[in-house]
Amino acid sequence: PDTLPPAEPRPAASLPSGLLDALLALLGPRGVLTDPADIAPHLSDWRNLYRGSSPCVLRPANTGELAAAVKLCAAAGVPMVPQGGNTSMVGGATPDESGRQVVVALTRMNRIRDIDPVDLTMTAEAGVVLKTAQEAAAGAGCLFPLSLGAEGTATIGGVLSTNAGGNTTVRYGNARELMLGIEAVLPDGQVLHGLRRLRKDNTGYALRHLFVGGEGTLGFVTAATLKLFPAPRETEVAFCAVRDEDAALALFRRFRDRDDSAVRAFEYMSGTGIDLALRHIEGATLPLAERADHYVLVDLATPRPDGGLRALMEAVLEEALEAGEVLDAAIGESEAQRGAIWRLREEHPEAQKREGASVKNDVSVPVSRVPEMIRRCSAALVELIPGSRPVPFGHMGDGNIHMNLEQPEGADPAAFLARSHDIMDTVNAVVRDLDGSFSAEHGVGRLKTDMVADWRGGAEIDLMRRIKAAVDPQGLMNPGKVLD
Ligand code: 2HG
Ligand code: ZN
Repeated sequence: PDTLPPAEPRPAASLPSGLLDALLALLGPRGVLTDPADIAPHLSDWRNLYRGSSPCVLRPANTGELAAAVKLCAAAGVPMVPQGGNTSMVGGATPDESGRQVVVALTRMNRIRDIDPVDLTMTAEAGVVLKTAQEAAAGAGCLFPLSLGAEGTATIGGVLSTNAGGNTTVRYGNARELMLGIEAVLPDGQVLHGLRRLRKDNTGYALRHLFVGGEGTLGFVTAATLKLFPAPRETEVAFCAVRDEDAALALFRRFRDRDDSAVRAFEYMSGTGIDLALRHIEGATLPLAERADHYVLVDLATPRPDGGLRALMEAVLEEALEAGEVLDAAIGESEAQRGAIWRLREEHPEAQKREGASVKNDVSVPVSRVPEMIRRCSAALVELIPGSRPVPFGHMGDGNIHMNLEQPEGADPAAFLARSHDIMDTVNAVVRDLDGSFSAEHGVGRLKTDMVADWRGGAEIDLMRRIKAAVDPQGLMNPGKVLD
């Protein structure tokens, strides 16, 4: 039960007179769900942190239909909640309990409009599943590098709206850095046509960036032109036991110093996290002879035909073994072994969920401070709740660690979750002291709105509020998210 007790939603309010008929005439029966059984999956997030209600779910088939539907809703003053794969970690895509907010699911808008291997671009609609986009790029001999645990469900619209990061940020940046152009439907139903595929375009404010990380509060992302890269020809993956957090960072620096462009992912995992994965994930085995307290996963990739990655991997690991930083290491010898190593990392959230209640802290600090952050947070959390189990893991190479806390063994999950805010405050105090962020890649959603004013106060929050008021004067787009 990876949950807080959800609030009890009120029954959905009825839509203003005539609106449902107008939406049905516009979108047809496939485009408007009204049966409670059809609506239900759209009302809660996958962690079951939130459960809301909605009079209906709109499913437009294309940008024109969405724009017309938004015009109707805006004229009637009806608030809208954009939803893609519904994999938010912070309740960003679910309606509230008021019963007034209408969910707008973009999953039917799932065409890949264009792939160009010369321009190295792909134009994909919001509802394209991330994995489908990756496969389409691979089919054209290219790479779309954004990669994250939920990639089989998360959509292009969602990963852009939340500026998702994931495993390859160290090499390719976040979703924002992978976006060249955007098409969006504004809160009044106007379409912003910005699907340019230019690498240079300094022609005024870069409006497209408002929608990336805007979490649907400024409008709907309906399509995007994305950057592709040459497909890798060689990859190597290693799983290493390391002496401690500092040794993990030292190993990262060794790889980066040798060949910065080859490091596609550098992930940290704790002994506790791996123990949980081995306990709960079917078929998971430790690829090393002995258990350790700290591990890293190194993923190298290069488009060079004679990339020499195996030699690089072996040379760096050997140096680090001699220096006492690496205690033991296994290099994946086949696609299956590389996949099994990645699975140990990717199944961390699932293993934590199966173990009991846990509280997530998606934080970042400057890379140099990751070891100190992990140590100080872990100590502070165990002092706060004796017996609780810190499970730090994640994207060490970009400074983003999931500083999660698992309940004490055998404790009451509800009593543990009642301390969620104390737990988040404890982590955030350390992170703040280290010049970090309270939300590195999962966004603000509903969960963290109260932190925005605190962490990004003064002129920053003032400007955010003025932008919101200018773009969405009626406050109809994803109300209650990001800014409260
Ligand atoms: C990951 O890196 C995701 O696997 C989820 O961002 C992190 O469950 C989490 O805390
Ligand atoms: Zn992550």
